[in-house]
Amino acid sequence: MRDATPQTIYLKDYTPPEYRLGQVELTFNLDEEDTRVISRLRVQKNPETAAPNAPLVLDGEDLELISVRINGQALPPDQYEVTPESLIIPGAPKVEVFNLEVETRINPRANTALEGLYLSSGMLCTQCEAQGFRKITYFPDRPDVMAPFSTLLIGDKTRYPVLLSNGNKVASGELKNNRHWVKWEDPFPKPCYLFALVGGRLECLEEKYTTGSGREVTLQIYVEAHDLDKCGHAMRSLQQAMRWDEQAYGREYDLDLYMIVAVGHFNMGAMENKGLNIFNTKFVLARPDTASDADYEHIQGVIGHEYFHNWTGNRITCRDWFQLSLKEGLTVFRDQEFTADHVSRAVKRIEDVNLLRTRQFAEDAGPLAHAVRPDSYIEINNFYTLTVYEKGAEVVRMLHTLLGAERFRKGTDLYFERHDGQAVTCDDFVRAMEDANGVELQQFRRWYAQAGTPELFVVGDYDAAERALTLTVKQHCPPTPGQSVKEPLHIPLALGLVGPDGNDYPLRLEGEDEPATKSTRVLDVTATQQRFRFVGLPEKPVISALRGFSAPVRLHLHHSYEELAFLLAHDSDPFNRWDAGQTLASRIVLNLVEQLIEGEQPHKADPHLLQAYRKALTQDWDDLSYLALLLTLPSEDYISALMKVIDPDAVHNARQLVKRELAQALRAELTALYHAHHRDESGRFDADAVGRRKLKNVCLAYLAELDTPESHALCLKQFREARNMTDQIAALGGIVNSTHPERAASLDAFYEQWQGEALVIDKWFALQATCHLTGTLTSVQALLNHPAFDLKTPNRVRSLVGAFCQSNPVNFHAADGAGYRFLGDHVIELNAINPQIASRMVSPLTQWRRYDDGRQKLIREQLRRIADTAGISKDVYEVASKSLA
Ligand code: B3K
Ligand code: ZN
Repeated sequence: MRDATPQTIYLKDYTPPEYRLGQVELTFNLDEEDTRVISRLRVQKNPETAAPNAPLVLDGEDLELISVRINGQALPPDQYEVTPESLIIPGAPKVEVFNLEVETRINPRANTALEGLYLSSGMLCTQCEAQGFRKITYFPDRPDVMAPFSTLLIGDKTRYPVLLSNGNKVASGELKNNRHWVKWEDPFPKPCYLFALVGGRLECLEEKYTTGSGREVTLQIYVEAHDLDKCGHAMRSLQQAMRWDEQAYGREYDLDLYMIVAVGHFNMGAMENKGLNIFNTKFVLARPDTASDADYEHIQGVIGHEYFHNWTGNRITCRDWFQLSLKEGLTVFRDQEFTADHVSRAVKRIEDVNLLRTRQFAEDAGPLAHAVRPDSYIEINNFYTLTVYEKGAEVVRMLHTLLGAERFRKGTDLYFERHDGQAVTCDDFVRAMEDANGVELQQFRRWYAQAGTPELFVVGDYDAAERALTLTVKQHCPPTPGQSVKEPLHIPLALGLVGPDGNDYPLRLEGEDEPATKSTRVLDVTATQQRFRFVGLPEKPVISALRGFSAPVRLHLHHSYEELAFLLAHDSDPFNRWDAGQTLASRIVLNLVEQLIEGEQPHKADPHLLQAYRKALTQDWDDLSYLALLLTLPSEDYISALMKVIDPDAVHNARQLVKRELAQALRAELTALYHAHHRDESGRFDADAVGRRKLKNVCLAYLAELDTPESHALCLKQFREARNMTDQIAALGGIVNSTHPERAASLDAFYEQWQGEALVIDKWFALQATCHLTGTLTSVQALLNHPAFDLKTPNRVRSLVGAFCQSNPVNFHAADGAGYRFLGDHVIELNAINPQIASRMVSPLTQWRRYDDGRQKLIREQLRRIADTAGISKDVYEVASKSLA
């Protein structure tokens, strides 16, 4: 819990460690309530930084200290000092190298924060990133102190038959009193945040993998016995990821063993501990009848992400936590490309940009806006953000776009060669890109330091006589907290010019001699205002700017409805083609929003969207997942972000109106398409089947909007007959969001069928929490008392409280403030259990400035109430107080 004044940590205050470590030897005597940890450290004074009598300061929290020894001699209590956050040894030996032995006691059962060593359904497991190791033993808990670890685990044979830690298993044996031991050695020096141990009754799926150079690696996935039949997809994904990293980056796995353990209680998705990844069950377990296609895709992505960290994160780690995006941005970029190479590239890009534009842009425009490399924090766990991860990945992607694939690869090769085994900075990464290619990226570096989403204004002026188009490009980045003045950024602007026949013109800039060949060019936008003049254009083209979403900016480029429909039909860039449809739909919905706000009876929606959809529905498509996205309206969050003052009711009603109108007008086409693609299938995860199901279920969602006996029958039939989760949950969604007479019975039947599968029950909670009908808050409140609900299980909290507050805008933002009070209550309650989860939950309240005065006042009341709560954690305090500032 929080000190009187939580301390802010600044990047500018970074200093190298005064003490470094040689070998680290850990011994754990495991017990649910009384675990003993003995840590033996070979400590080396760093002569370059440490004053001769510098005290040795080790981090530690919530530990009971039992003894301290130096070079075998017990230290009397007057020779060290214990504070709530550290162990200080003022008279550390004057010699260069000495041995320190510290024994501590911890209580995993009492650890509901799920950081350090804790209990998940009887299994002991750890989570150390960012600063959880200090809850296990006293240690220099900072990523730039790296050491080889050996770990001896001792525990009860019945409760902990499986004992795992990082590296290779080197020995094991029996002890009396039904106890046993296993010794692990990890030869690769690592920071303590990558340490892990697991003890429990687990079963394992094992397979082999042969690396490109012919080394055999054992792959193991550990789960509870009843989940053993749900590990196949994770295992295949791991093997795909290992092969992909060899091919795309020339990176092989380095140990003989790679283990993944799935745990039901986990604060986030997964953790890349060296050789022993610990995963949220949600990102491992999948069987076609329990997991949807979206789950399969997420599992593949997260398994890949954690695997890729072995090089980008573990072999080369971060110097300090401000550099978090060095590993996260780069690894997200790598996992995005991995997924893109295995599914539809266009669909993957659209999904990633959707997340960025709805959620990261909001973060960048809100009170917690920070740079990809933040310059200060109170609680580092609050900085595992969309900005550090997703915008960080966009920054790496821009380097890839600017340099091209080959030169980017030269840059990563140099980065791996130069920094293997080191803890480095974002700047080191950019420097490797520069040095490998003889380029200069000084201005580009601002992307790491400057917060906020730049706005890009593009205007085209066509001169028919000259057959030329002058493009004026302006950039402006709005101020963010603590950064009132922004410098221009280096923005790669991928551009195409589409001729009236729907084909791209070859692009030639004035003054260039060589014949134009390229139909997409990447323009270097570096100044506040710049002009580009394209020549050789016989007719006025339609501008297709920011192709592939080549930079994380808000693009302002005006197109008429006709031009948008034209791009939606013809743009050769699949991202922009989809985006033209999104812009068209958003503008049409926003027109209705205005009418609703003015109190008018809304007219019919503009027909352009209907015409465009009708055309798309009757064309032949190879990529059905892509067509499904083309036919999906922009989300309420996306539309809201385009408004000056968000009116959640008007946005919801206008969007529903458009959706219903489309469903009515296209009923025949949607029904035909539904039946053409509906199969009674067990749900194999392959691109064709996934595309078919995606498209079919988009059709079903439209038809369900009609809320008629026919649509009810269609949903119920699919729900009852479904043999795969994608179809079952899609049909149940249609039922739950309508006046279906079988609504309650279907929910009960689903619960009955799946009560033994925690991850499916999470879906059951989430579906009810995101229902857009009125009265949802009341049912959410009732669900809090359901025997399957548990505030100590993060997945459950996210599926009920999180889903309602983050994914149900019309109900959460009820004008009477009931949704806000509901969230306030839960943040306060969760704060005492799990500060990280509590802090994440505050996020919808941070956006209060975007709403009307009445809602602003109600949200602020909750933020104030939260910030003033006695015993508030630094995690929650930082988010609430910065939001109010
Ligand atoms: N590195 C971890 C995240 C740890 C979060 C700590 N609060 C997972 C990942 O990004 O791969
Ligand atoms: Zn990561």
